[in-house]
Amino acid sequence: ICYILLFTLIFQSCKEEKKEVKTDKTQRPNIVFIMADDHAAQAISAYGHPISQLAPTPNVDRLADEGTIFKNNFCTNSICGPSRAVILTGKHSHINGFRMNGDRFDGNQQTFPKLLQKAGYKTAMFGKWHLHGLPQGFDYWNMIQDQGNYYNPNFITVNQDTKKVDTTMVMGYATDIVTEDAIRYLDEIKDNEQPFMLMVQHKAPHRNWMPALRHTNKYDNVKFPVPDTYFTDHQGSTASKEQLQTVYIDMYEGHDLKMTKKKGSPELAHNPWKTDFERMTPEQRATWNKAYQAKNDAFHDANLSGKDLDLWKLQRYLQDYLATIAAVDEGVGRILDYLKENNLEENTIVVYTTDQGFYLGEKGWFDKRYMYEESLSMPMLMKYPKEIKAGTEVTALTQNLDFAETFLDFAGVQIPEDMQGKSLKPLITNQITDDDFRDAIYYHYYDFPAFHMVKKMNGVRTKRYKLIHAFDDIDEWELYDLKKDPSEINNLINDESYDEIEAKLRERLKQLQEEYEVTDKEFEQADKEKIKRAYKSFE
Ligand code: SGN
Ligand code: CA
Repeated sequence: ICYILLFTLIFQSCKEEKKEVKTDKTQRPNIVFIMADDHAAQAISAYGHPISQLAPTPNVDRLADEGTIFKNNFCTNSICGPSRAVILTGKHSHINGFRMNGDRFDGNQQTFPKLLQKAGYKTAMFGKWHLHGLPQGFDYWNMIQDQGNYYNPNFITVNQDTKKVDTTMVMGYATDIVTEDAIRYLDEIKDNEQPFMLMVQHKAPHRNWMPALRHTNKYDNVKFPVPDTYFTDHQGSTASKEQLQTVYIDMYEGHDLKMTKKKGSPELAHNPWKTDFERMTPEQRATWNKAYQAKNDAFHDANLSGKDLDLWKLQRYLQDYLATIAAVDEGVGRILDYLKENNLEENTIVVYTTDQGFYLGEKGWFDKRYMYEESLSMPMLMKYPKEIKAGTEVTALTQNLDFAETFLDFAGVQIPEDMQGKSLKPLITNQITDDDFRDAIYYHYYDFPAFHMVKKMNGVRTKRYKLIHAFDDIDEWELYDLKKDPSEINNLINDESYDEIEAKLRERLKQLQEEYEVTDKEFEQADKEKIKRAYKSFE
């Protein structure tokens, strides 16, 4: 009898345990984190910018319709690798150690994927990593090598047979490959007991903006609005005057703008690196050339110069940049549809974001790095039918610094004390108001001298004002009233009527530096000769 009792007990408890895991799966949300590279808010139609209304993103917008859109989400350091390191660690660049793109991420440190994996999540990463080391904390990863290429990119992954790390050229279009790999993996794990966390990280729409073959003519007949500041002379900001990221000065005519040398020939104008077009197959290249031939010939016929040429370049840039986003948007749609069709919709948090903002001709620029709105802003949309009300808007000052904490919070995992951000959960579930979340954010950019020559800068942004300190080979302060001057053209630093506001911002900046443990080491200056050499080599 004893034995029978014991057996029944063991049997019962096994059954219980199984049941518990199942309940657990429905309790803990899955997380699908989709991140593009350099996708500006101006190019997501849910944000309402005029450019995006001519090139809508219906699938990304589904997240806003069915969930929430963050209207004041910002990065801490507007550049690729650093933003990714902040997302993974919930710590500012000077704490996680990845201050600029050339750095190497210490993969042994604490990250949210590792914590979720430890808590029983199935974790995976697809696409761009850009942290110069192998991903840790993932059950599966398949990463694009370095910056990656649009066509036939190299992927690095663990070979399932040899268990060794392999680099393989994968034929096809990067955005589609990443989307399809994520869906294939979802299909493989969808019936597991474990909840999952997927990071789907596209190369697009990063420079050099090569659309999928099905999208190469998508916006040929669209005329995009030209930003008011396209021809600004950057009065009041030496850091803005001395950059090298102006559309009509610094873009390479072949590599970036796909311009040709002469009418009737597909031979590209200035194309310094044989890395992108050259890796296309002859078939891909022929289809590509055919798509660009007529529009390039029309350009030669028009014989443009001066401002007309500068304006033409903006249109070509926007056409390609936005057409590149079309495949990303389709991919988002495919993932959302997959979740829906497989009954995973209700219990899955889906996030769409990008590593930082981007210039679409504002101030004459492309690229990012500055603390001005276009590059500081990080679009972010999130849907979770179970806990987030459809069609809501968050206006609190949020940051990529908060993502790790948010995912851990939703997953019921304790947020480590050394993380520097705050969970967004109470905010999105309406337990606190937008104004109670945070009064100011801290920003710090390090990558100088480097490509585009944007000076080192740090600063503070509140809901209305922004104070920037650009330093190294200059020492200059900028103050903007975002309500009166949303384009940040009028530097108020010498305007006495703003003295009080300036003093408060300086004080707040100091406090934030203390709070986040920013030491003097973060303000070290680069070697003067190195700066001179860099200006010469990038010009
Ligand atoms: C490349 C780009 C730059 C860009 C950096 C950093 N040039 O070097 O324009 O600023 O990446 O971008 S490219 O023609 O080679 O694409 S980041 O997103 O990785 O930070
Ligand atoms: Ca980027």
